[in-house]
Amino acid sequence: MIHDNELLMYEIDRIAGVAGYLWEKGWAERNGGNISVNLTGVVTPHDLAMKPVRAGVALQETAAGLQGCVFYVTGTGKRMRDVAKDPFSNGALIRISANGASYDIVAEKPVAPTSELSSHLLMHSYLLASGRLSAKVVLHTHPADLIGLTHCKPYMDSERLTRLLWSMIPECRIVVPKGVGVVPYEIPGSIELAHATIGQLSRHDVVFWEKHGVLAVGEDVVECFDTIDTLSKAAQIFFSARAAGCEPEGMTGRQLDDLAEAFGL
Ligand code: 2HA
Ligand code: ZN
Repeated sequence: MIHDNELLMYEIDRIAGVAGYLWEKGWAERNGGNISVNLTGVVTPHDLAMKPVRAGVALQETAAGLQGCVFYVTGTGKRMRDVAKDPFSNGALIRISANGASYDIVAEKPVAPTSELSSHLLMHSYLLASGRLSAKVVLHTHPADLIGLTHCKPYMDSERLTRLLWSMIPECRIVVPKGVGVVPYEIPGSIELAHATIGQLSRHDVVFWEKHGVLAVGEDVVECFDTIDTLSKAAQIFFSARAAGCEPEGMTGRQLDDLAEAFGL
């Protein structure tokens, strides 16, 4: 029984916890957002000895380098608030086939993975190929404050947006040391959007999608959430200062450099 694998259930609980945070934050209207986590080392051969719930579902694109890997993925059309309550009815554990061309649903119900599965797998392939073996999580969500910034042309520039967010609160410089990438608008779920995102992932762990949302990659699902939460706090400080009628001064370049030095960034 998959439920007897304590480590797996611990990881699934953490994913469900984050799904709940996304809903509570107001970042996950309707079925907004999706999560995938590489659980290959966590799922045992014993778990995989079970008959798949559904076998041989063809992938749009071959999952290069992910042969045999196991992922938890949120389900297509499923709501984060429901993933929080029942992750196995609103997401699935899938295993990529030996040739990378299809997947089996290995637990627990025949829930079809997110429509963005191909994009998520492309990103996981990229993360593995680039040697970031510990980067196991791809998290996409819709924080209104961060999306709002992408409607402002001046901030559709990675350096400028990073500088703005870093300068709003010291934590942001520390929690998001690589800054953020930006990707101009593309159709949600499209392979073009995935490729443009991968283009940014060599330099950043968080990418803003113009007029749509953000995507974070990382080692741990809770850390991915925390990173986006810190960016959201920085954006809120910016908007609060503006709402108070002043252009926020922001931390100075010197103050930011001192932080980098103090924290060895
Ligand atoms: O899964 O957020 O980008 C719903 C979305 C699409
Ligand atoms: Zn989205």
